[in-house]
Amino acid sequence: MINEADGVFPAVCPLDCPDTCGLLVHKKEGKIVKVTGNPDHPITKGAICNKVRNMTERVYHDERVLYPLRRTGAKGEGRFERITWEEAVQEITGRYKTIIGEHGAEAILPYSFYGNMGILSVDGMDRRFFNALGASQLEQTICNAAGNAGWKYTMGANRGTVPEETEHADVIIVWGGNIISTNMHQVVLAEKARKAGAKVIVIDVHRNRTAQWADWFIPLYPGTDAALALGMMHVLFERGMTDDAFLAQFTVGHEELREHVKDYTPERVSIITGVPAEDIVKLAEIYGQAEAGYIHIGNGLQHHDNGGMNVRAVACLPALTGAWTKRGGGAAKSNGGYASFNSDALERPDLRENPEARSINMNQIGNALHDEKQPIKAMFVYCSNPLVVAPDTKWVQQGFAREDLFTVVHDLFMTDTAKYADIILPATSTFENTDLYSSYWHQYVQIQEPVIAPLGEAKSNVEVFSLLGRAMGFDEAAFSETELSMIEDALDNPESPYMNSLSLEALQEQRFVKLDMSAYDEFLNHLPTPSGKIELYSKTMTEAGLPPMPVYAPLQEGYDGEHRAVEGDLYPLMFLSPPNHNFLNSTFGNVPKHQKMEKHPMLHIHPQDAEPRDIEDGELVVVYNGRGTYELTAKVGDSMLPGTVISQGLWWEGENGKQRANMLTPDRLSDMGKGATFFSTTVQVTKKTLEPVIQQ
Ligand SMILES: Nc1nc2c(c(=O)[nH]1)N[C@H]1C(S)=C(S)[C@@H](COP(=O)(O)OP(=O)(O)OC[C@H]3O[C@@H](n4cnc5c(=O)[nH]c(N)nc54)[C@H](O)[C@@H]3O)O[C@H]1N2
Ligand SMILES: Nc1nc2c(c(=O)[nH]1)N[C@H]1C(S)=C(S)[C@@H](COP(=O)(O)OP(=O)(O)OC[C@H]3O[C@@H](n4cnc5c(=O)[nH]c(N)nc54)[C@H](O)[C@@H]3O)O[C@H]1N2
Ligand code: SF4
Ligand SMILES: [Mo]
Repeated sequence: MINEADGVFPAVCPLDCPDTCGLLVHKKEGKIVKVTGNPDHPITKGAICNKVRNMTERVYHDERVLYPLRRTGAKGEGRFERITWEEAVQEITGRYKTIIGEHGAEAILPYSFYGNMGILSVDGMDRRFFNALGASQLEQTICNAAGNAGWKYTMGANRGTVPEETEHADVIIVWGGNIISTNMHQVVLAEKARKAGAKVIVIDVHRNRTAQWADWFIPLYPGTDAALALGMMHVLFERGMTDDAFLAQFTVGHEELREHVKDYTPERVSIITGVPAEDIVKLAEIYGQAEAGYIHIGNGLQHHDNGGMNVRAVACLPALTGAWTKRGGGAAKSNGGYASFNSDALERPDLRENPEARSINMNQIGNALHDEKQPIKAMFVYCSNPLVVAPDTKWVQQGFAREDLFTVVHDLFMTDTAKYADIILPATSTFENTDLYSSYWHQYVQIQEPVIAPLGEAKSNVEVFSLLGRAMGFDEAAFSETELSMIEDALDNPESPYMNSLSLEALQEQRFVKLDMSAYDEFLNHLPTPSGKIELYSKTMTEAGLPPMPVYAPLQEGYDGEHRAVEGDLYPLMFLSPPNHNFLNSTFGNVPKHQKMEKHPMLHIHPQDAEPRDIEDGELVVVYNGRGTYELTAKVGDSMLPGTVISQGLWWEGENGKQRANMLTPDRLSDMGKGATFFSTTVQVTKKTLEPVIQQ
């Protein structure tokens, strides 16, 4: 039910951000005028980021798509005409029926990610629809799949130290995460710890905002984190700084690991990582002597060819020191495994007649769209913007340009992807919806109920997929279920000990309800690994064809272990494109206020790399490799080690398609988890006035 009154209403931030803030939406004359942090939310505590403080601009943006549209121009041109919902639904279901008749349902592929983290929106009615349709399935591994796999081999589930505890740590290592921009409330907690005397160490390839805030910043070469962690283990074992009682009780494989890390001397690790040997020793000593060391494992170190192993190696560290038993100590990669909703009830896999339907990896959508043997004939894109976020943009774009491909995009905006749609459907913003949210970092579950009426003819994901389901003739009650009833389905999961505290009533009354965390203290005694212990040696990994213990493996595209790029002469520099401060992936990339705060796409380049190329600060440069080109402004400085160049933010295509970082990135999959390898990329950089010499 939409609240017609003015006033201040509770809401939830729907963005793919670990903080999942509780919000207050301020409404005047029926319109949202301000968005603030909810002071009562135990993690948000009234503070939210700049992106969402400016959310009203996005909600009421002139360019919001408010009506269904049908393409009138060429694919990619962006010319559309307004149609009715009836026409849109008829066209979509008509095309789907024809495609299923001619090619089978697997010729239809949904493509989605977490543009809205609401469980009903992205793991709810949408899944029911594609299950009932029998469509191809999507491996959603673009974000954290490699790291999660590496963590899980070691710890069993996506569960680690909970946020509030981290204020009791005395050493905090932020490893490959730019938390000032991407997890601001962890910074607040770390600041509390710091006031009590804790030291903050940042290990990253870039002196970003977080590194500038740290007590000690350790720059390293990209994709060498496993080597650094192994070097630390070497020192910890050698100097007797391990907690042997903990190792004996809670781990398997510590004796094998002790032998194994003997090879990773600080001197050898220094050559691999670029970190001076004495700093490796000092880092291990600070960590080994900490009372309660906490490691925040970010996403950066796992977007690599060897990303799973990087996280696996770092995840072993707290087991060596026994930090897990100390208040505030331990580590977290993702805490998404505490809240576990009843996904069978939500997604209804039982509606699918072809459980063996093929799965397509979302990182390789370009390849899938070029597959002629079992072609994809229809795509349904929602909560994602693949033409900006997926690797190897040119290849993906060629796929989307196929004349025989029928594409529907459901979004709030005419994204770069929507320009390739045959039909665009207008999506509501979160403030127009009912949905259920959990965080992959903190333990509060929240409900969103509509604060304003849908703008124009926008519809939520739940509405769209139930409408399409009914129009396809799916007569199961699942397609008429209300949002509130779906929330009750989701909460009903007696198998999870963490869900006992939740009910729809409690959520509606309190807005945020903490998971039942009584099992947390027993966490180490019930690790869901095959041995029930922390697996420093993993037989499961051997079975999967992986080394059973952490190792350093050089990148396929990147440095070879001695800081020489594999394709040295052609593409000697490593190119990294992590998120920026004011966008959320590609979201906000079209909002003038956010664009202004980020100025323009910028390439951070070291003076030692700029000088031989005659590149000056502020000058336009072209970054290129065999996949494509990206034009940006050079920012010459020493914020990374020589040989690495960095551009933050997923900008939209820009004039003549010059602005996308993913033009340069590979669609190879990571060592485990079938994850993305965005950051294992080599390039050349030249002044804009010179022609790039591109070789395939
Ligand atoms: N402002 C903002 N916040 C966001 C997002 C956003 O786009 N903007 N995106 C959201 C999403 S979806 C996610 S997954 C998270 C991601 O947030 P984070 O966990 O912070 O991960 P990234 O920003 O991808 O990368 C973090 C850092 O890793 C560094 N890095 C790259 N390669 C390596 C390496 O080999 N080793 C090491 N040690 N560091 C490396 C990068 O330089 C970067 O500073 O943030 C979420 N929050
Ligand atoms: N080069 C490079 N590429 C990257 C990354 C990187 O660091 N570097 N990061 C990667 C990571 S970690 C991630 S998670 C992915 C993120 O990739 P995506 O999940 O695609 O994220 P966004 O670009 O934010 O796109 C989300 C889209 O969903 C739309 N949307 C929002 N709410 C709704 C809704 O309720 N319904 C519908 N139908 N649509 C909605 C938004 O308007 C937006 O267009 O990008 C990846 N790509
Ligand atoms: S983007 Fe993150 S920090 Fe900003 S309001 Fe949303 S959840 Fe909070
Ligand atoms: Mo992500």
